Order: sequence, then structure tokens, then C-alpha cells
Amino acid sequence: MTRIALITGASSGIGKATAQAFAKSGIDLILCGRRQDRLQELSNELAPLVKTTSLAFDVRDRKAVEDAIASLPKEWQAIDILVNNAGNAHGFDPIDKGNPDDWDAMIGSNVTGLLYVSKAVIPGMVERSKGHIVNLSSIAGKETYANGTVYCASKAAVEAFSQGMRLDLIQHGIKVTNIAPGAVETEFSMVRFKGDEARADKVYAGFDPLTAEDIADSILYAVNAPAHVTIADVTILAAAQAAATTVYRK
Ligand code: 8X3
Repeated sequence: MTRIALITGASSGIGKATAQAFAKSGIDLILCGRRQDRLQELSNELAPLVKTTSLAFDVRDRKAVEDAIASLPKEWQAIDILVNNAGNAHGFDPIDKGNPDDWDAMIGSNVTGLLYVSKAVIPGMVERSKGHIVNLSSIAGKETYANGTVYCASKAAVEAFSQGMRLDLIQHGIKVTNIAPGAVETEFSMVRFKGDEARADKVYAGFDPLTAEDIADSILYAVNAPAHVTIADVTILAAAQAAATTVYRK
């Protein structure tokens, strides 16, 4: 039977690559993001492979999340797979110098936004006694590094959500997968460094970083695992990365 996946942050990076990988695997897609034009473009690209629809909203806006997901027509409501991918890092500062607007942006998307979307989707999964939630954490959720305290804390929260959701939802036949990537070259560092391209490029200099497609591969593996198998927790690093801040550069 065809499955339906809802992916947040689908307009770029890991979310977009996951949508492309799912489409090749025949999974119908609800593409969510803030930028309708980008969602439409991706929707057009994938439409020859699978059914697609898109919802434009900001995960930080609770009402917008609730309204968008409630607006899904009946044929899109039975969501099998939720990929909680939306999120980002804003700023790179020691805690005494951090900007509270950056903190709000990170906690709002990575923490509360993930909860709002989950809250809108999980009850249907419980009703149907099946579902699979994939939460995008980070190596930053497992190791805290200097200047990244709030980002790392937001991803540590995702680690806890993955464990807690698995505990609460196992009785309903719902699988939970936690994916923790290391350095992936996407728009991530451009957002973190607020458009400073030279600084963003430096993060990925002198080694082969992960690509969004590498992470999408693992997500696809997790959702295609046999019914009796849960891929619970995957940490994915570039071959040249040993820990959050240890990268072997040539
Ligand atoms: C992104 C990975 O190492 O830049 O989540 O924090 S890292």
C-alpha cells in the first residue's frame, strides 16, 4: 500500500533530499515549509513520481501549524511517516553574548515547533495504531560545544523527545527514529553565520562533509526497515569527523 509522509523543512537541505528519496521509493508526500514558491517547485519536480501536496507555514506558529494540518483533505489525512526536519542554528556566540532573538528562533523551531507538528499528527497515528516518526537531531544533541550552547540544548531536547515518544507511543505501534548528523553541507552554516559566506565555507573546508542526500539515505533506510525492526538512533558523521568539533582537515 502506498504510504504518505509529511516532511517539515522540505524546501531545502535534508528535508528536500528526503522528499526526493521518498518519491523515488514511491512514498506520497506532504511537503511543508515556509516558502510556498520553493515547495511548489519541488512538488512539480516530484509529481511525475508520486502524489504530492504542499502546506506553507512556520512551525513556530502554533495556530498556523494546527490550521495547516487540519486543512488536509481526507485522502491526505492518514499520515504514515512524519519527518520532523525543520530547524536550524542561529548565531554562534558564548552564552553571555548570545542574542535572545536567536535563542527564540532556535527553541521555537527545533523544540516547540517540533512539538506543535507532532501534536497535530500523532493522534491520527494513535487512532490508526501505526506510524513512524523520524526526528532530526544532531551530533550537537549528544555533545555540547562552545558557542553552540542553545543550539546544542535544542538538539539535546530532540534526543529526549525521540526517547520519550518511543516510550509513550510503543503501545500504539508507532516507531520513532532519531537521526543525528554531523557536518552536512547545506544552508545550515549560512543561516548560523547570518549570510557570512566565507565563514560558512570554512566549516566545510579541507574535508568531504556529508551531503543532504547522505542523511536522506539513512532516513529512507529507517522507514523501509521491516515491520518488526525499529532503527532507533543513528549518528552519521563524515569520514573525516570524529566528534562534534574534531574534524581532520587536509
Ligand atoms: C549540525 C551539526 O556539528 O554543526 O547539527 O552542530 S554541527
